Amino acid sequence: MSRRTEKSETAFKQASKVLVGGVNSPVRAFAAVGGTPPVIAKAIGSQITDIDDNTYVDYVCGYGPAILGHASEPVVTAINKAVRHGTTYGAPTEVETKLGVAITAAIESIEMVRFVSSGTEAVMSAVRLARGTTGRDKVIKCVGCYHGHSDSFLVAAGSGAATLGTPSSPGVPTGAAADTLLVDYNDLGGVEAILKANPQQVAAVLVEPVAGNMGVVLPEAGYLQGLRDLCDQHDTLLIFDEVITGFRVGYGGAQGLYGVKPDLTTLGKIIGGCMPVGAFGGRADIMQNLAPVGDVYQAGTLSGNPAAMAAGLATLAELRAEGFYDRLEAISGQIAVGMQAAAIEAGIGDKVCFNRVGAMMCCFFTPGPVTDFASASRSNTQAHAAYFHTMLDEGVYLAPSQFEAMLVSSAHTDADVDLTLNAAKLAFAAAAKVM
Ligand code: KE4
Repeated sequence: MSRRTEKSETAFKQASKVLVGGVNSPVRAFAAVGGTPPVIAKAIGSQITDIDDNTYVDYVCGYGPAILGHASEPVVTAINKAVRHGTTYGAPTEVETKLGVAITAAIESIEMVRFVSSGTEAVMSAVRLARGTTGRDKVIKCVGCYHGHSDSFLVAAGSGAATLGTPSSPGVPTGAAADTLLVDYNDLGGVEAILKANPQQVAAVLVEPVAGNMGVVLPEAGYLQGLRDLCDQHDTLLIFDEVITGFRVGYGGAQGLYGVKPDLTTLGKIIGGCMPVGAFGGRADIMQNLAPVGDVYQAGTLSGNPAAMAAGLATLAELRAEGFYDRLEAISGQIAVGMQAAAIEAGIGDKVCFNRVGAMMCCFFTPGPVTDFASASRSNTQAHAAYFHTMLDEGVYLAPSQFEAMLVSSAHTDADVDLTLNAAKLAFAAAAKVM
């Protein structure tokens, strides 16, 4: 596909004069893969189109929210209806209660919920609540997991931080980082050792139940239950960061899939129906410590924004359709199997590693297995970049980083899969040349 890029290049140069790096979120800048990011004009269904009128099959899905595809009719209708009654009031509304009811009905461990405007806010607030509830300061997080950009968690972070090679950001005060204790993903022994070395000092273990910010890394058998047991033994709270996995890997989230109940859960992305939303929730006895009922302060001008709540409600209604996740699983499996066959055909089947849970997957350019950030970091990022750019040139829009997920929506069609797998044959061949 001969991609035209003139307009994007001009627009991105213009953007870079006023927006740092030309973006409002670092991973979008293509730093890890090189080149100029397409400047997007529109996205409908599974298709995303740039201002040079190149159209791509989209597997970024806005980094997770667009599980129904873009501009999904029920969601657009809900937003249009909502904004005709004003866009924000700073007051209680019935629609936020309705979304709260839908979330607590979907995820058993969530008895009460608080809406915020981003995943970062959700995690930051949940951890403050855990610290306020337990009276403890320390938090255990996994190397390579990403929990938003609040100070405590820009320590060995994944996603954009890992992509840019700054997993521990300048500007984070030593004190803020000092209470963040690091452990490798899937390392139960490491968690136990830290808990024993810091008796009665750890407020929470914070984990992505399926890691989506170092590429996709699955919890090993017994890992999540092991965290649950260790937290119970040490009176430490277990926080599942389900900002990506919530409503993506199943209607009950990863906790529903793996059958492990955390004390607190953070959500985002999908629950906002592509509008800015985050949420945290969990046991009522813990949530009651939150202002205005309890003393742990948290607030937000646009929290529970009516249009975003309406978009989230419309989205969750679609996800409850009979067979929704079965269809998503089927097409996601088709893509993964086809991609693996394409890698084998390109002669690098034994040099790449595919990880997948439902509609979130990742091809690592390392033989694997990839079970934590150290093994993910062994990926050949040059090969990934060659693969990425060939896919883009062939009309497939992926996240510009080895440390992100490939996300499938219900809008993806068999024709999209065919195009994707044909592109993958060329992309793996391009990667093979640098491996
Ligand atoms: P936001 O503040 O970006 O809404 O959410 C932060 C966050 C929290 N927890 C998890 C598990 C997350 O994945 C995220 C954000 N995800 C990344 C993509 N992997 C956001 C993309 C970006 O930074 O532009």
